[in-house]
Amino acid sequence: MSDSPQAIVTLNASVVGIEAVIAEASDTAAVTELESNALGKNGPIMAARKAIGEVAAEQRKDVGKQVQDAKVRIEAAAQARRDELAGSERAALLAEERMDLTEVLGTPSVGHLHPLTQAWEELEDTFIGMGFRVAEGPHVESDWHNFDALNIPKGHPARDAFDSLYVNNGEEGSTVLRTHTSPVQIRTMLTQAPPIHIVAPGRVFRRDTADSTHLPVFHQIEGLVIDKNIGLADLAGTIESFTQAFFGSGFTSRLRPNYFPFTEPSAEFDVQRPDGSWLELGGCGVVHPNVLRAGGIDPEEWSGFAFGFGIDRLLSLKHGIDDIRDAYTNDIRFLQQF
Ligand code: FA5
Repeated sequence: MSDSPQAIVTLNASVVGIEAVIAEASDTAAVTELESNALGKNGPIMAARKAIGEVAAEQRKDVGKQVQDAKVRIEAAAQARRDELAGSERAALLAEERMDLTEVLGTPSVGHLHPLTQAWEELEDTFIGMGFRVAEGPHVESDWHNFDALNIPKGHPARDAFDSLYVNNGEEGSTVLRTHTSPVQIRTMLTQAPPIHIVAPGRVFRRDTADSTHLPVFHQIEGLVIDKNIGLADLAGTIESFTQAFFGSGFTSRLRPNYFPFTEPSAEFDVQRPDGSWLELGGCGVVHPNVLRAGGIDPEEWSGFAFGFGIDRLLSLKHGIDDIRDAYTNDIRFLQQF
């Protein structure tokens, strides 16, 4: 082969040199660059390939194979180095991106329940401690459960006091987002034989414009006791026990005459703070005989009392929150205080 062109004579040495450089390449990008330079138009393979034409005809086949083998060796060297590097590059990337899930930066901050949920649970605990059971009813309510059964027939002016949100379902005006938790009284009476001692906390809806004391979606807790010979004195005693159990022994309660269609007599109940100031909490009264009848209970045999008050209001009174809307803006600085 002494008469072979220079490019072919040096081909083997060039490939050995290129293999050595590739084997030392520091990353896969460098391997790819070395490989494409070696196989590219200015590299030794192309030069040798161009020179094949100058080789004696009977040697061309051998020389052609030699050039092809050289190309394959370079490709194989590049692939081998790439495989080697891929493993260590992946290991390096993993090490770099490793997250220590047990690491704590600064003071650990543990979340807590929303103040409304805390108040809701405290109320349930207090009433359970007083012998009540917890009942519940649906948010989407029939007009009958929300009004008629509570002695508020169609056309009754008390319906206007509840700015109702109606749901497009069945006959127009027959389905409502419950405006208070009082329909749970009816549902309980219809499914449970007296004596009944339940509280029913839950979400209620009214077409009220949000302001510092009103929300269109808020929460109430209803109470219902049906037993023999239950009257106003039992109601007053229960409200007073609740006031002391929930707020503390420095608090007391009073009832003021009021009107609700579903109770007779009816009252508003207020709680007095240790500083002497009074806060209005909710409504209550002796269950109206028409309501007992709607619930399938004989008013000659059984009697009872009911109460209902706003949990959001209670929360703002308890914590001195000036604007009830602040509880629902999800401002972490506000919520962290509770
Ligand atoms: C009622 O809803 C009666 N169902 C309560 C009741 C139950 C009386 C059982 C007698 C027997 P009233 O509409 O007053 O009553 O609402 C009760 C309480 O809900 C209010 O005292 C207030 O604390 C709260 N409340 C009413 N409207 C809103 C509102 N838009 N936003 C926040 N709280 C409200």
